[in-house]
Amino acid sequence: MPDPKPTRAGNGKQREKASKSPPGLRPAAARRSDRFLAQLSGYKRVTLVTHVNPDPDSLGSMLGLAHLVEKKLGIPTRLTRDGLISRAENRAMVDLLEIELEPIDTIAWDPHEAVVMVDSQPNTGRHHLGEDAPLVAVIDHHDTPGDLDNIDFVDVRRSLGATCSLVTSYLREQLVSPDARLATALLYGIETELCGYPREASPVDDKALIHLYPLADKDLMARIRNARLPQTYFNGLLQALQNSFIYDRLIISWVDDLPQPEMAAEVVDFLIRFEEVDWALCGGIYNNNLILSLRAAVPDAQAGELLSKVVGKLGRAGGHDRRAGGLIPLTSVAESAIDNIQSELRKRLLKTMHIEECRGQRLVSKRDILHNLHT
Ligand SMILES: [Mn+2]
Repeated sequence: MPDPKPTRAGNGKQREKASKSPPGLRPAAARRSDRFLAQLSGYKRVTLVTHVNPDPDSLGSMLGLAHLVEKKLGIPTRLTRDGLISRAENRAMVDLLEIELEPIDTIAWDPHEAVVMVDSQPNTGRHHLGEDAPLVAVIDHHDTPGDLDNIDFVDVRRSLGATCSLVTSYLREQLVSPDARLATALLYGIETELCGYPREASPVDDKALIHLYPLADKDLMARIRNARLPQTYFNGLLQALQNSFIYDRLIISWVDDLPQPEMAAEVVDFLIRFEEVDWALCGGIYNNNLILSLRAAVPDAQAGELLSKVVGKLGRAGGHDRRAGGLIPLTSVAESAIDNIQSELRKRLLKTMHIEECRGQRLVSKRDILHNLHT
């Protein structure tokens, strides 16, 4: 920690600016963005970190907070990447918006550096951040609770649809207008996070969307949203469809060979649209891990808590009301070992969902699979 220095939050200039805040925002004294900036004001550099396989909400949030810190405090910032970014849309976002990311495992921390974690919380098993990282602030909206003791600044709002909305409210409070690139990143972050489910959105999300829309580059948005897909995507999807089993209102899909870890999420995003089910789970193997992704089509599903309960000590899991993810390290990738873990998970899931143990009905019958192959 650097020596305490006078903060900017309490000076007259700040108060004068605060009085010009757009209507509907908090009065200066209670503004979290002031406290956030005050907390960082003594440092020489601010580094943004987020969860493994960063998604648009975490990328947009890092970009937005870095911009805020640079504009208001004049402190240099850097953005990091934990793990891969493999979903085609997310890669397009990074490429088209030219977001520079330093791999987290190559970073050495400076003595006068502050780390800000966004869209995630410490010790939730979702990062490879060293214990020595000088974590000063956490800004998030996930249900999964992290270890927040000893963090100087915490703003975790579970009622929010996206962390990008929270970051946008900070920018608005501080009268920092995002350029087209940043507005596009924030807007895309919110849009993907809400995925058309207004129940997960709050008035803060609405205000952010309305604020950002005119500022964003809609052509770039379209290019990101409609990113071109690699051949492996179709291969993975075919594997998933051929190994999908229906149990009452639940569909489970097993993929033996995920082309990339985020494919599990892409599979359930697709399967949850099946009108006969309320729940979709995909379990796919990638790098000796069973990657899990869960979606719910019903409100108040508490998917994050449910998956975390189902996975238990086998691995880790968490998420939101309708979306959750998890990971189980595999001690063996032998077919029998994978069968065992799959049947254990299925058993636990059916029990938790009060679905009677039954033989799963294939989404596509074996007969049809073979028939289609031969014609
Ligand atoms: Mn998020």
